Amino acid sequence: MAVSRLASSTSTVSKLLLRPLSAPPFSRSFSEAAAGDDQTVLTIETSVPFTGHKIDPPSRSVEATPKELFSFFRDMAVMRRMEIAADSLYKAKLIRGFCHLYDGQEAVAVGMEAAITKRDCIITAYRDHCIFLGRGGKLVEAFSELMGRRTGCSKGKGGSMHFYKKEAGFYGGHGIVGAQVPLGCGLAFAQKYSKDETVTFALYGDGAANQGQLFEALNISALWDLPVILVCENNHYGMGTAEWRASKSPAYYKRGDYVPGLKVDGMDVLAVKQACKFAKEHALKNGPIILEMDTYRYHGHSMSDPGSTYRTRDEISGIRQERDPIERVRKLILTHEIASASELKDIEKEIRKKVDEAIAQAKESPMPDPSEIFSDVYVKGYGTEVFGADRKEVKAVLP
Ligand SMILES: Cc1ncc(C[n+]2csc(CCOP(=O)(O)OP(=O)(O)O)c2C)c(N)n1
Ligand SMILES: [Mg+2]
Repeated sequence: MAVSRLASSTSTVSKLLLRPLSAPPFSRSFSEAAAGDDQTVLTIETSVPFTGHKIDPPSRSVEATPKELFSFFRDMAVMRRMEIAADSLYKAKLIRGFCHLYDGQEAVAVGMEAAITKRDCIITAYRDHCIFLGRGGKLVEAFSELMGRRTGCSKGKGGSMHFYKKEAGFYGGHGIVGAQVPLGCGLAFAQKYSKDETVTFALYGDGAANQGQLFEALNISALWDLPVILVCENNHYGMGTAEWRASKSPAYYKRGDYVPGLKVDGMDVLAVKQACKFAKEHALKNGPIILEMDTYRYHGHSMSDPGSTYRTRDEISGIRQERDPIERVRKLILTHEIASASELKDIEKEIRKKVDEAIAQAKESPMPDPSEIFSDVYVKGYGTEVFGADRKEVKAVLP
C-alpha cells in the first residue's frame, strides 16, 4: 500500500515566522500563558502548501495567538483522551453496539471550529464524538450517550453514532454512509433562504466519497449557489478497505468537477483553520466548495476491527511519529516558549482526571425510561406520528 504517499505530505517541517514581538519569556507560568496574551500574533507556515482545483489556494501563512495554540493543544488532548477512554469502556462492555473512534483526526474538528461560529452548521457521519465536543458538548453528555444513559446528548437513545447538539448547530451523527451530505445541503438551503450569512460543513469519509447521492446533492447545491462546504475526511481507509482498492481517483478535492476544491493537510490544525476560513468566505459568495482533509485514524474502523489486517503496524506508528496533530502543536508551543514541557504534561494529567470524573458521573445516570422508546422519533405536529401495530398511539400500548 502507498505508505510513501501517506508519509509524503509531512516532509516539510513547519517553518515558523514570528511577528511582531519576540516570543514571550520562558519563565511565564502556565496560567499566565493560558490566560493568554492576545497581542502577540504568530505567523506560522502550514506543513505543506494547499493544492487547489479550479481555485487559487489560500496562503500558507496562518496567524495564531499563543492563547489559540494553547487551546488547540488542550482541545485536541481532551478529544484524544475521551476516545482512549471510550475504547476501554467498550472493552469493559459498558459501551455496546457500534463505536467509531476519532483519535488521529482531532485537528479537523478543532481547526474547523477555529474558523467558524456556532451559528454555522455541521453534520457528519457516525465518527461523531469529537465533532460534538468541538461544538461545545460536555464530556459527561458524551460518555452518558455512549453508555446509553438518560443524561446523554440524545437522551441515551442514539448511542455512539447519533450525537446531536442542535442548539450549537450540530445536526448529527448519521449511520448511513453519505446520507448526511444531502441533509447538509438542505441545511445550507435553509441558511440561504433565511439570508443568515452562515454556512454548513457537511463531513464524509473517503469511502463515502464514492456515493451517488453526494453528486446529486452537489449538483443542485452548485446550481443554487448554496453555502455548503463538503469536507472529505480522507483517513485513507473505509471499512476494512484501503482507498486504493475502493476509489479509481483518490483526488477527492477534484471530485466535484465543476465545483472548486482544496487539498489540506488535515493533521495540521492551522492548515485546517486557514482552509475552513477560506471555504466559508468562498461559499457565502459563490456556493459550494470541497475540502479534502488528508488525515489518519489510529483505531480500526470500528471497535470490531483491529485495524491491522489491511495496513501495517509500521504505517500507523510512522504516522504517529511524523504527523500526529497534537505533537505538532506541542512542538509549536515549546518552540515559541508559550509553556514548558512539564506544564503541558500537567495539563494532560488534569485532562485525564476530568475525563475520569465525567465517566464516573455518567455511570451514575439511569437508563432511559421504557416509555421513552417511541418519543423523539418525529417532530410533533408535522403530520407524522408513531403508532403501535394496532394503530393506537404508542403511549396507549406501552405499560
Ligand atoms: C449505505 C451504506 N453502505 C454501507 C455501510 C457500511 N459502512 C459503514 S462505514 C463504511 C465505510 C465508510 O468509510 P469512510 O467513508 O471512509 O469513513 P470512515 O469510516 O473512514 O470515517 C461502510 C461501508 C453503511 N453504513 N451505509
Ligand atoms: Mg475513511
